[in-house]
Amino acid sequence: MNYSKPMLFVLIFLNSFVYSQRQVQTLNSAWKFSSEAHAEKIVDLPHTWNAQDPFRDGKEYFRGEGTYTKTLFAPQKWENRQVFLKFEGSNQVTTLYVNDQLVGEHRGGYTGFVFDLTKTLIPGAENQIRIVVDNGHNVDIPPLDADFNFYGGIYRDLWLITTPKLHFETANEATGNFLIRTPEVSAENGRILIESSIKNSTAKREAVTVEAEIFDPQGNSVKLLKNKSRIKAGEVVEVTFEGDIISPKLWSPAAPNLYRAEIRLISEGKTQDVLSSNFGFRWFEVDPEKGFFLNGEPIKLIGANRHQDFQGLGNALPDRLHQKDYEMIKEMGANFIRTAHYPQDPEVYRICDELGLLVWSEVPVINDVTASDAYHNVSLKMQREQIKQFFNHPSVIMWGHMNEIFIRLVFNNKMTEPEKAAKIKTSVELAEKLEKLTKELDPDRLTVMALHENELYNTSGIADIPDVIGWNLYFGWYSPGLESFGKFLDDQHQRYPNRPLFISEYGPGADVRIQTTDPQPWDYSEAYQLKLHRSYLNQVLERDYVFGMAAWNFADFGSSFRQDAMPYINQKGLVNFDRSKKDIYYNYQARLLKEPMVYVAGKNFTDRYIHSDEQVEITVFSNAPQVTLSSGDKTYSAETNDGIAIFEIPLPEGKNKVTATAGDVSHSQVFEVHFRENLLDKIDEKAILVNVGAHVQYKDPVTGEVWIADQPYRENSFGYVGGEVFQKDKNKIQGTASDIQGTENDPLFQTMREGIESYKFDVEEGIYLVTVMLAEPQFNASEALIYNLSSSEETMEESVRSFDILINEEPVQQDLNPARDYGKIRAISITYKVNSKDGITVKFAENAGKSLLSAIKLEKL
Ligand code: GCB
Ligand code: CA
Repeated sequence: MNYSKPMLFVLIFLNSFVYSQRQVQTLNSAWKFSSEAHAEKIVDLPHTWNAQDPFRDGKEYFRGEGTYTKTLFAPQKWENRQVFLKFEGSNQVTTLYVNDQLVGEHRGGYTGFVFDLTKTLIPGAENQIRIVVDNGHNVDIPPLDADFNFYGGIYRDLWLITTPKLHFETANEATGNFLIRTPEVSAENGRILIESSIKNSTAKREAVTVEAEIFDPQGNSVKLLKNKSRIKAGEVVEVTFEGDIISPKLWSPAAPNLYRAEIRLISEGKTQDVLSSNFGFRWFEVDPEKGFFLNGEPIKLIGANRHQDFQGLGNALPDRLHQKDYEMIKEMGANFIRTAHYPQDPEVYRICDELGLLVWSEVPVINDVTASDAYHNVSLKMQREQIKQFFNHPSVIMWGHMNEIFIRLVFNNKMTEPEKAAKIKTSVELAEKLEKLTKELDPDRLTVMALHENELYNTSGIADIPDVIGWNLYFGWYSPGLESFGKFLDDQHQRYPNRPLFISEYGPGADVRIQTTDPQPWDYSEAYQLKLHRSYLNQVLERDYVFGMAAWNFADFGSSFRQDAMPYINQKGLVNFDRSKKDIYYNYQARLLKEPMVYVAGKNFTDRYIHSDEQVEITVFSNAPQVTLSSGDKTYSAETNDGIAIFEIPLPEGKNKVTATAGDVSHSQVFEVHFRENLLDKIDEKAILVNVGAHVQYKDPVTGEVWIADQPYRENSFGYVGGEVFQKDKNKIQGTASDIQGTENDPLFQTMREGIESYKFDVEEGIYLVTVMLAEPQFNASEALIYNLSSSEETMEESVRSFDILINEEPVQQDLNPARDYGKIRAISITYKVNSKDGITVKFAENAGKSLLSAIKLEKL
């Protein structure tokens, strides 16, 4: 034995200290996990078993039971203590067994809960812990259905807590938190009400003193309150405190001042248990005409919604990644977030307090309601849990009840009118119950509900239940016309002048691989995302009565049934699924930040293919009124409008460094300019790749290849002859939305020309490789999952088209029937080796139906 002195000291200290007061530690490491779909393996928490499978082609992700086991040695000394397991969140039904004895069950995947193990644990022995988690569909638990993945598992931290027998109650809906109310706050005085509950698990009646001490933001003790109580064996007793803080330092996004309260439980002159919580002083109100006021000052709430998943991790994120998201939201200049569509990790609320972000937190009652007591009761329990667990956070200003609760009903043409009426009735009843409960628990915050664009919310009366209304509005995306947004709001405001209005969602899908200077709805370009967000922000800023807005969504997120430009991902994020930023993020900075900023947009649009007589369009974001742009020895200047300056500048072929400057700040970007006319001359060095049937260019992130926007054929150049841009839905500039099998480059195959006669390249003599690419679009991949097409329909689908391909009049492909030969919505790529004397003409000769081409590549050997 060779212990150094400090080590000895630490050991002695631990021995005498640790088991007296509350001890809190994670129990995250080395769980044995298995399920019907997973062989046994060792995992660490946070863990989900769905990190990968929702993103795989052709199969639903696993929803069912997963089992976590481990042995836990309980020291002999625990015989005098209470032992708890605290879950921050586990999706969605969690059952705990200790030594094969049932300890408890919790329903709902997004709030915390605590189990008391004391009675089942055997001190001085190894105990078997088994946790069964089930994320299977359950008609009695929200969410029933939603546009995000219901990742299963113990996906947040798990805590082991031991306390003395006499302790602050821990196994309750508040997960052991005590409540700090600030019912009256002004610049002069902040009133505090503290509600704690103590539990006596000893065998005798106890006399206790409870202290509450308040510390100001600098950590100085500013108040000490004391209370005495007697508590019988086995009982829980509420102990409350009241006090005032003179001239409190107020909490706001600009100055997020946090106070701290510590409560201490003392008996027989000894401190038995201590809890601590941050809180803050602020007051707010919302006026249906003038908007939101915080601490008496008007403030427009601007920010985003945030889902909790992350590329490669599902919903099982370490706390640091939660923190980083909110840091990014704050750095964007936002002052608001909505935890759509469910309560998030406790770390989220802590960081929002610290950063100064105002929060709308909601329960996952989404899209549909079950008319059962069980469903209603779980919804109410979720609301109670989130309110009690996150009560002390000054950042939280609104509790949300529901999201788009009539959307399934409105689009369901199989439901009868009486069925619909019953659905509406149960939804309204649940909303009323949630409203009543929320106001009872927390009269000082606002209640809110998010609606989709439909009159039913007004006619059913549901929109009149909460204090304020959030509209999820997708004009310019699901509904046509960006200007319709403001008109819709004006109409609502005029008809319901006493309803404070918030925009709880808006935004188009945007894929950083897709670029254009001519944005169109549904082209998924970053430019269209900028256009839509710019318009929405302007329309909200013009209307004082709209008290705020939250973009959908902060980040791209997983949604297994979705088929966008990137299958299984909802791409409406301001940042990507891995949190790399889209350009729109910087535009919000230009509009919201006070500190000077300038940013040359187009980090994903550095390759510019233009005609030699065209200028290059460069977009710069800045909060300065004027921006200069320089490249080579030339300097240009432009005014900003909505934080945007657009320059049209002549740039020579090749790489050009472009620098934007506003005051003391500057930012550069290198753009490589290619003249379309010269591509044929350079065919020796570089292939020509065309995104046929599209006005956008597409960059393959794996090969770095840029597939340029299509063009009609002109002499001495290249391009298509004949045919039409294919649009499965005439309102969407998209081709097909289907997930194209066998490729990651879905957008390349989703757009196409149908009925195309030929594609021509006026190249000189040589040996070439011509690659034609296409996919049969007359089939919706999601239909396959839901409906089984009958064989007659199959045949019909397969006889959609047949065509021959001829290159320079030489038949190279006969009777190409994409569906029959390769499968529907399957990426097809065929490369032909061609010996050309003079130019290349790829001809498409139809036998039945129309010809098809998605992309074409020409390489010279
Ligand atoms: C909505 C929903 C949200 C969806 C979004 C979308 O209105 O509230 O959950 O993800 O639309 O992208 O369609
Ligand atoms: Ca956590």
